[in-house]
This record gives sequence, structure tokens and C-alpha cells, in this order.
Amino acid sequence: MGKTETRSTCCYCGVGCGVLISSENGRIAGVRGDPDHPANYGRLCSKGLNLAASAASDSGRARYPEMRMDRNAPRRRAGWDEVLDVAADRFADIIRQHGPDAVAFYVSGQLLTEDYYLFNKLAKGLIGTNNIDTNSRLCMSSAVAAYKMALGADGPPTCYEDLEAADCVLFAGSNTAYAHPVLFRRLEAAREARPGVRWIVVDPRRTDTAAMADLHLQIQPGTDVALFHGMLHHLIWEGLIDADYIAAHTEGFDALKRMVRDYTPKLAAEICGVSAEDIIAAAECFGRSPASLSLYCMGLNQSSQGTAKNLALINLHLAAGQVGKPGAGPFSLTGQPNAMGGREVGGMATMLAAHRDIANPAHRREVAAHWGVPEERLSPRPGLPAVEMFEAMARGEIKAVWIACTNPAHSMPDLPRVREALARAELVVLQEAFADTDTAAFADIVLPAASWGEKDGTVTNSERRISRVRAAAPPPGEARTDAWIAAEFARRLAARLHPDEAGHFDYDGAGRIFDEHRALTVGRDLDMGGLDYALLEAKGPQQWPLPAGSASGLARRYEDGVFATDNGRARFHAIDYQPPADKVSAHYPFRLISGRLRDQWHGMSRTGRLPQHFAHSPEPELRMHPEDAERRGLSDGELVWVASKRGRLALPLRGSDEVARGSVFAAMHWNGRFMSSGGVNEATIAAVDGLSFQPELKHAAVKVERAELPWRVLAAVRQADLPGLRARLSPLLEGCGYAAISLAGTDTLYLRAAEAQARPDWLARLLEALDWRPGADTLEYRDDKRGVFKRAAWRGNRLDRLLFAGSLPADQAAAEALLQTLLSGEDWQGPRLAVFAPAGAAASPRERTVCQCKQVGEGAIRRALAEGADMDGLQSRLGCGTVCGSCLPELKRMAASSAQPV
Ligand SMILES: Nc1nc2c(c(=O)[nH]1)N[C@H]1C(S)=C(S)[C@@H](COP(=O)(O)OP(=O)(O)OC[C@H]3O[C@@H](n4cnc5c(=O)[nH]c(N)nc54)[C@H](O)[C@@H]3O)O[C@H]1N2
Ligand SMILES: Nc1nc2c(c(=O)[nH]1)N[C@H]1C(S)=C(S)[C@@H](COP(=O)(O)OP(=O)(O)OC[C@H]3O[C@@H](n4cnc5c(=O)[nH]c(N)nc54)[C@H](O)[C@@H]3O)O[C@H]1N2
Ligand code: SF4
Ligand SMILES: [Mo]
Repeated sequence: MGKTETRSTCCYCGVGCGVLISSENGRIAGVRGDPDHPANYGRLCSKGLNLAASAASDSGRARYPEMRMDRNAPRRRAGWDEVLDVAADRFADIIRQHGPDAVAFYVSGQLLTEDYYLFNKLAKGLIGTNNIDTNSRLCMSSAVAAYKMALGADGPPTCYEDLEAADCVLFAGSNTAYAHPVLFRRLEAAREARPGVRWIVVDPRRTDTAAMADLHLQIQPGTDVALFHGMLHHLIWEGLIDADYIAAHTEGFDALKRMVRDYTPKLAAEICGVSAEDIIAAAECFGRSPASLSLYCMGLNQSSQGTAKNLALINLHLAAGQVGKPGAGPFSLTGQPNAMGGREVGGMATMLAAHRDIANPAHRREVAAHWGVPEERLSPRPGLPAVEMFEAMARGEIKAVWIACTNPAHSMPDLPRVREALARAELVVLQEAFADTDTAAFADIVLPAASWGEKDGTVTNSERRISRVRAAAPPPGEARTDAWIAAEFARRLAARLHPDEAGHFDYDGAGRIFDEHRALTVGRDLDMGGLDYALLEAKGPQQWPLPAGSASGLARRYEDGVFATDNGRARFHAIDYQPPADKVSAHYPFRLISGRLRDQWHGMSRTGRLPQHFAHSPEPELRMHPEDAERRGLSDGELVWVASKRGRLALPLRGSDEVARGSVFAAMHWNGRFMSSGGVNEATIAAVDGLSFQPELKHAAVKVERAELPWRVLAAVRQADLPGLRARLSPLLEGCGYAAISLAGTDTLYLRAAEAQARPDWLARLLEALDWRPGADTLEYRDDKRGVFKRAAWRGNRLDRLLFAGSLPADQAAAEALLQTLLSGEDWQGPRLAVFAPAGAAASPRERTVCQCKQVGEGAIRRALAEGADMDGLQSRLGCGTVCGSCLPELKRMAASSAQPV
């Protein structure tokens, strides 16, 4: 086969960067940014840069179909025909017995548009249920609801070129520096090129994005509606609104004006916990700038007022005439690579294909005719959105669920209830690329899916741009593409339910599926009649709308002031501020915020395979303001229970003034494969927004208390196949008070565990899972009465394996010091027997790597700064920040704080 280069798209975030994948003899060997792709022009962030490395090994991948007939039996390997026939039999039986709404599909914004289209056609067209929802419900549904309510149709009006044209950029609930890094690079470059550009960040945390802002409004979590109303009050009061625009292109302003009369900047300041001056400064910047752009994400959407937050922000744009012109508009940044494609095909429980409505009989008729199914097949009842879907499962009303490309046993709120639901379902089918996610534990049937670099289709990024995704290597084992699996299942189900429709899922390649999808968009706001694979091949990625006959897609919508509503006018909405659903109280005094780390992706099934992705934030932690910690007598590194009314998890505490007093933060990534609990969603609340049904993942009320777990274990092993070792160790985590696995740069996996008492049985299991038989290079010490066990092994002159178990505090410091030695990869100094001597001083905690590309740690940067280096000096001396740039915001923050006089 030789060497080839394949043009494709990054599988991570909604920026949608173009990549060039090089493969050799059918294996992916390298990835670089596509210099011609209009999203990134060759740039990639720290996640995209590592794609080739994570695709290189197939260890841990799902390779063969598996199933079990009996819930209590283990799954066994099976053939594709067998599993798909069993699945079709069971689905057909349940549908005949209990009706089509007794089954459900829970799919993903990480599927390709073609996969998504098939699942939607299968559920709504073949089965006749709208019970197909996706993880986009947890992500973008508030943005969808607000765009439809305010502008008449879903989808952002803006494009990436607006990033360069904006004078005032308002980041609201978006940590763009971490979550959309390549767009952040573009924004940084734009600000450097035009010094008049101003940045405002609205975030309850001082993120790296916030640290770079001209103004950071560190609001109380959940109070954005009051803030935006307060800003609008000032705009109206100071005559900064665009009365002509309002009169010509909008409706509903008077009611809004009446309502925001009460939201003085002073009142808003009280609700939000920021100063009225800062609110006024933000309004002045937004109202007076020639072009104001807002970038928003989960800090707005994941809230019981998610839609209201979006609408209140859109109100500002409409009132100031800041939309439909270069550099202006409300720009919802999409999280997943194909959240947009999913919305286009109508892949959610509350919508139909191509932005059509379930409740509209004409819309149902059009879609039914397109699919060649009887009109009555399309159900007029909306399906169940994600949270309700799992509730109905827990009640036994949904009996079979098909889950594809998402991991609800980690990512849904209120995990104890989600696990109950999955355990109650009669049949759980899981279509996954990686074999052992938290959801896999509940699956009766596991279908191995081809993943990034192995499949063919399209995705749509945040600016409505459709790019091709292409295969560069074959999938491992018997894994098949998602489209193949969906179509094969649909054919078999059709044969059982509607035999004359079996041919409805025969396609000659992904391009034909796309053609069927785009035909449904003709005449709609997202018209893609002129866009097909041939055009994408010839001219590269394209934006919609792109109707037949037009030469290119539309970059910016609503430039003529005509919106997608019935009368062409955009609508203002007047919704009062409401506090988050979960009340903080004396019992649950903290707001638990969750969000993203720079270098991890969601449940870590892919990023958790490589040490590179752990370096920036190596272990789970709960960040708490140092004064809150002090008042509770809690110190850094100490284990705490984070508990809500739903459930609890243990985490190490870290004092950090990035959060305000009264708030705590934990990353959303860690889960049962890497930690003793399912992660932060053990404690989150399943309350949803009443308009979008998006759950309030960011604002649980929790208490934080010391976890008394004095017996500690630390194990570290150097090994080539880290994903394989991780998979063997994960089953040991469950049931521990606290336990976590991390990977480090020296091909090392280390595991920490903590328990109330010594557990020799568990230690024995650990030794077995590590497959560690003592050899000539091993030293061991044990004192069973004290629960102490120590073992160390060398390879050549280097410490190679380590296991320390014992009680706090005596053995802990020594163990930490040895971990540092092992991770440093340096030669062992002095006699080996000293390995069991108590440590002199407590070891300093593991250093974070700030720059992943050049492996530069925090210490080296601080030393260089102390010696007088500035940003340029850091880059030239240490090389940090010179490759992907993901660490630039942090470097700038460190440089700025060291430059301040002390
Ligand atoms: N590195 C990385 N990048 C990713 C992902 C990833 O897993 N890892 N996932 C992708 C996906 S699917 C998504 S949806 C996006 C998410 O991208 P973002 O939404 O930017 O990321 P989050 O960290 O979830 O949340 C953003 C911020 O909202 C703040 N916040 C919390 N509550 C409030 C509030 O009430 N008001 C305001 N204004 N802010 C609040 C949090 O402090 C946080 O800093 O990231 C995408 N990009
Ligand atoms: N507390 C809290 N919870 C959150 C959030 C938060 O901010 N806070 N954010 C929410 C948001 S915005 C999102 S988007 C969700 C994300 O939550 P999930 O959707 O659960 O996240 P992933 O881990 O990306 O799950 C995708 C799964 O698909 C698998 N996979 C990868 N490629 C393929 C493929 O090609 N085919 C198939 N079939 N499978 C594949 C991966 O191995 C992975 O297990 O989490 C939500 N949950
Ligand atoms: S910004 Fe990073 S994660 Fe997002 S698409 Fe680009 S390379 Fe991938
Ligand atoms: Mo998301």
C-alpha cells in the first residue's frame, strides 16, 4: 500500500479543524493541520496534534461483537449476523408487544451526519417513534431552542471571519482557551493585529480565558440572565440601542423594555455578585463598539435557565443592532465535532429532519413521503429528551435502548439514577469504539465501531461549514462503521416489521446518504441543494445555506435583516431571572461547577490512552478557594467527600483562587475507568431547562467534608501498553474509598488508592492485576500487623516498579518521593535498600507540564521568569508555546503575574 496522505477533519471539538493523515501500509503514522482548511489554516491544538499517536495502537478497542442472553452471565464473542438478528428479534418483539415508544435510541454529536441520518430514519421512519435523543441534549439544546425562538431557525448567524472583525468580544460561559483552542489562537492574533479590540469574559471562574480579558465579570454561578438584563437596562437608559433596527427588524421590544426597567445595574450587581461599574463598563463596550460578537458555550447552556440565558444575550445583540454584519452576532460555539450535523438531520426527540417540527402535520407528511413510509408512521408525539428517556427506562416504560457513540453512565447527570435505569432496561445495545467504558458494564450487546481515521462521511462545524471525514486505515478486528451497523440493523428490523421497506437502507456509499439528506433541506433555511460530495471534493469545505445554483455557501446570515420567522422579524423575549434549581443551604453550602481540562476529551476513552494528555492536569481534584478551605481546616492534597442529595465522590482537594468563595470546581472527565466513582456526575442534578430540556450540569449544591481514609496505596509501573494495563486495573477501582489512575510521560501508569482500613485482599488483587512476580531485581518489605507492604523493582539502574501500602502519614511521604524518582527516569543513587527508608522531607507534589509539545514544566517556567525572562524569552529559552500554542494563555498569565511588583 505504501505511504498515502488523506484529507480529513479532527474528531474532537466543534472548531472542525482540517487534518492531513499520513498512513503507511494501512496504519496511521502521522497527522498535521491542513493548511488549506478555512477553520484552522494548518493549526492544530494539543489534542489534534496527538491524534496519530492515539490511533496508532488498537489495544483497548472493541474488536468483536459480544452478547449475553442472560443478564447475570458474562458476554461472549459472537458473529455479526447472530448479534444483529438477536437485536432485531428483541426490538421487533418489544415493539409488537408494547408499541414503538417502548424502545429508544441515545446517540451522539460525535457521529457523522450520514450515521446520524440513518439512525433518525430508522427510529422515526421505520419504527415510528421519536424516542431518539442524543448527548447534544446535554450540550447544545438550549442554544437550539433560543435560536429558534429569537431568530426563527437554528444555527449561528455568524462565521469564523467575524472573530477577526469584532471590536468587542464577549465570552459568556466559554473557556475558549481550553475548549476551542484554535479559535482562541485566531482571536489572539486578531487582538494583536488590532489593539483597540476589547475582551469581556463572563465566568464564575478565573479561567485562562478570563485571565486574558480586559474585563472579567466573575458572576455567581447561574446569574447570567440578571447580568444581561442589567446590561440591556444600561443600553436603553444611555440611548445605546439601535431604535431603527429594532423598529425595522424585530418585535416584542416593548414588553422586554418594561421588564428590564427593574434590572438596574445595581440590582443586577447584587444578584450577580459583581460591581455595578463593571456591568456598566461591559454594556458600554458592547453598545459602543462598531462590532460586538459574543461567544458562548456550556456556562450558558447547561442550566435550568439555559434557554433564557441564550435569549437574554440575543436580546442585547438585537437591541444594539449587533447582528448580520461583519464582526457581530450571537455565536454559539458548538462543543462536539458534529453537533451541528445532528441538528440538521433532526436527530433529536423534539425535532424532525432539516429543521422541521414534529407537531407540524405538513412537515411530517413531507418527511414521510421522502422516506417512502405511510404518513401515519411518523409520530406526532415528541420523543423523550435524554433525562426523561433514562427516567422512563428506570420506570420500566422504555424496555430496549440502543446507545451509539456516547457514554451516558459517565456523562449524564445524577449517575446513581442513570445506573438504575440501565440496569432495569431489558435490552441495552452499545455501539462503541472502545470496549470498556462505564456504559459497557450495562450492555447486553456490544457492537464494535470503526472510529476516527477509519470511516467516511461529513461533519458540520460551529460556523455551519461541512467538511469531509475520510478513512485512512481499516478498523481493527471485526469493527464496522456506524453507518454500516445502523443500516444492517435497520434492514433486519424492516424484514420483521415492514418487509417491503427492507430496501430503504441500501446505499451505494456515504455520498448517497448525504444526497438523500440534502434533498430534504431544499427550500428550508438550511438549504444544501447545491452541496454534494463532488463539490466538497472539488472546492473543499462549504458553509450552508448553499442552494442549487449558488456558487458558494453563505458566510453570514440575516445581513438583510430578514429573519427566519414567519413574518421575517426577530423576536425579543422577556424572561425573568431565576436562581439555579438546586438550592444552596447550610447543609449543602457550595456550588459545584464542572467543566473541561485543556488536554482531555470527555470520558477519556481516547485521550486517556496517552500520557501526553495527563501532563497538564495529572490527577482528579476539587478546586476550592483557599479561604474556604482554611475555614474548614482542609489542606491541599487532603481527600474530601463531595456530596449532594443524589450521591457523592471522593476527590483530593486543591486550594485555588480561580474559583470564588462559595464555589468549587471539578473536571468532568474522570470516570469509573480512571477513578473509584463515576465522576462528578455522581453529585450533579437532573433538573432541566423547561424550554430545551437541557440538564443543569453546572450548578449542583454540595457539601465538602474531610474523608477519613488513612490507609494508602501507591503503585507505579513502567510499561509499553498503558491502555491495556489501565483496562486490567480499572475493575479494582470500584468500591475503593478513593482511587485514581494516571499516566505519565515515562510510559508509566500510577495508581493511588485510599481506604478507611488496610485491605490485604484488595492488595492481593492489585498484585495479580499488575502481574508482578518478584524477581532478582525486586526488594520487598512487609509488616502485616500494620498493614504495611512495600515492594520495588529496578530495571538496569532505574526504578521500574513500585508498590507502597501503609497508613498516613509515615509511609506516605516516602512513597511520594519514590514516585518522583521513578517518574524522573533518572538513575538510582546510593544503596537500593534505602528505598524503604522513611523520607526526610515531604516530597513536593508532582509538577505539572504546562507546554505539552515541548514538555516544559511549571518549575522551569517560574525559574526563567524569576531570572527576568519575558514571553519572548520563555519561548526562545525553553521552546514552550512555540508549536501548537495551547499553553500560550497560561504562559501569558504566568508572565503577567510574575511581572507584577511584590
Ligand atoms: N479540551 C477539551 N475541549 C473540548 C471538550 C473537551 O472535552 N475537552 N469538549 C467539547 C464540548 S462537547 C463542549 S460542549 C465544549 C464546552 O466548552 P466550554 O463551555 O467552554 O467548557 P466548560 O469548561 O464546560 O464550561 C465553560 C465555562 O463555563 C463556566 N460556567 C459555569 N457556570 C457558569 C454560569 O452560570 N455562567 C457563566 N457565564 N459561566 C459559567 C465554567 O466555569 C467554565 O469555565 O468544549 C468542547 N471542547
Ligand atoms: N458534569 C458534567 N457533565 C457533562 C458535561 C459537563 O460540562 N459537566 N458536559 C456534557 C456535554 S456538553 C457533553 S457533549 C457530554 C459528552 O459525553 P459523552 O458523549 O459521554 O462523551 P464521550 O466520552 O466523548 O463519549 C463518546 C463515546 O464514543 C466512543 N467513540 C469514539 N468514536 C466513535 C465512533 O466513531 N463510533 C462509535 N460508535 N463510538 C465512538 C468513545 O469511545 C466514547 O466512549 O458530556 C456531558 N456531561
Ligand atoms: S481546536 Fe483542537 S480539538 Fe478542536 S478541532 Fe481543532 S485540533 Fe481538534
Ligand atoms: Mo458538549
